[in-house]
Amino acid sequence: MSSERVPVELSQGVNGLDKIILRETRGSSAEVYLFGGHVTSWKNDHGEELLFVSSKALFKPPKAIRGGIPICFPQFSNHGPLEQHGFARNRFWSIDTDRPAFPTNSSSKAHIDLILRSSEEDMKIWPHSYEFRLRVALGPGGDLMLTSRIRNTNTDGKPFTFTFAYHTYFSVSDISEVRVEGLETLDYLDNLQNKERFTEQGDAITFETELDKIYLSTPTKIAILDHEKKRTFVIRKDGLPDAVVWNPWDKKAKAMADFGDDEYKHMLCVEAAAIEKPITLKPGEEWRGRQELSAVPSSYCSGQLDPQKVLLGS
Ligand code: TA6
Repeated sequence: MSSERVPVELSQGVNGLDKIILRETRGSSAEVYLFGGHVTSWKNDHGEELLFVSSKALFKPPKAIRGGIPICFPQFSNHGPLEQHGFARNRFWSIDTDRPAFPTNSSSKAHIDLILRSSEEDMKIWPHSYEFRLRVALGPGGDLMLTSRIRNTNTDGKPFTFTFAYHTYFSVSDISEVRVEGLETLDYLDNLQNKERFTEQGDAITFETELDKIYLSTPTKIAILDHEKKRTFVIRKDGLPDAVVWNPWDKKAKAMADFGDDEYKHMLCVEAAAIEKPITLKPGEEWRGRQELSAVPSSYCSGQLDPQKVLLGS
């Protein structure tokens, strides 16, 4: 089998950082860096990139990679005393060789299991022993699945509490032409107004300025419609009740050194998360949080794919 279609390949990425390339028989692919357990690429079977990574992203640990799917753990954003978004995205993960059985119905071989265990460095800032197992898998149809299993391995009987997010950066054609469906009429915390709580209006979310909101107790499916690309991203999530929607717009974009001034026009973060109700685990307990991303061609105007049908359908 030529390397083109080897399902799992360990390779060297930017700055020589180790990455794993996943390839699905029908042509879709994904790339995951051991640094951060960070997915940086997801391509459909036409080879089109579906995730946004900034042209200014620094692949220089410990700085997190700007784009793809950073993992926020054990703290989302500044919701706690730790550094922004916790430390999992700034750590080197390993390939998980002795993983417990993984319940799956996918026949796809294109998957990898990574593991992050608490280090002395972590214990100084977050005095808890944990095991974080992450499976990244490509489905037969090119869907991208991320499954996190976090176990409390404290031996001192102490529980621990955390918040979590898959901070996914989707690649979009033109942010002003994008709509997000599935979050209508929900309550949200506005990060631009001291996390004050508001209720979203009835229509789909559209973008004309900086937006940074945490939607609470959302449906398990959210759709992102990119009219220009005739593409709909569908996010299915499990164990992750909340969803963050973020676009920095022009001013914030200019303020971020590892982000291009105009790049806000071509990205949107929609993040499956557990924030409002932090998760507490007693020793021996395990939490599971899963997101499945699909990119379906949509010609919304011709009604071939009505997002309402997607959101309400299977
Ligand atoms: O998820 C949205 C958010 O919390 C924004 O407030 C913004 O700070 C963004 O994450 C990026 O955070 P980062 O630490 O990666 O610069």
